[in-house]
Amino acid sequence: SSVEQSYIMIKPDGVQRGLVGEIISRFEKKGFLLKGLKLFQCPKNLAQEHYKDLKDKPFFPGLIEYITSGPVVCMAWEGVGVVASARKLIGATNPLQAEPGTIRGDLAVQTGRNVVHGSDSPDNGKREIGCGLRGVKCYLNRLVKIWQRGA
Ligand code: YYY
Ligand code: MG
Repeated sequence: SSVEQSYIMIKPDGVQRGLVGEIISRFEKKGFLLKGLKLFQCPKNLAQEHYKDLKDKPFFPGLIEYITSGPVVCMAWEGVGVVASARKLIGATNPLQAEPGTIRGDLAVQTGRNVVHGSDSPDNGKREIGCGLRGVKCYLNRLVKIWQRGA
C-alpha cells in the first residue's frame, strides 16, 4: 500500500447522536492523520454528486434526504492503506452485519442510518475530498508538526 487519502464523513445521525468525538477518536488511535475537517450542511446537488454512482438505486432519494437532513462532518484522513483500513474500521454497510469492534457494528442498527461514510477506493477518496472538502482543500498539505519543533 502507499500513502493515500480517504474521505470520511460523519452523517447527520452521527452528529446528532453526539458520536463525532468517538468516531474521530477511532481514526486517530489507529494512527491516521487528519488532514482536513469541516462541519457542513450539505446541499442536495452536492450530495447527489458525492453519491453519483448510486443514482439509479431505489434507495437514492431517501439517501439524499438523509444526508442533507442536518450537518455532516467532512474529513480527509491520510496514511498508508488508509482507504481499505478505514473501510475495516467502519464495518459492513448494514450495521447488523458489521462486526463488533467496528464503528457501525458498535454504534448503529439501520443501513439507512449507518453514521459514517468512507471512500471505497483511492480514486474515489480524491474525488469525494474534492467534493465534500471544497473550500478547505488548501489546508490539506499544510499540517506542521508543531510538537516536534519545541518552544
Ligand atoms: O460504502 P457504504 O456506505 O458501505 O455502502 P454503499 O453501497 O456505497 O451505499 C452508500 C449508502 O447508501 C450506505 O452507507 C447506506 C445507503 N444504502 C441504503 O440506504 N440502502 C441500501 N440497500 C444500500 C445502501
Ligand atoms: Mg460506498
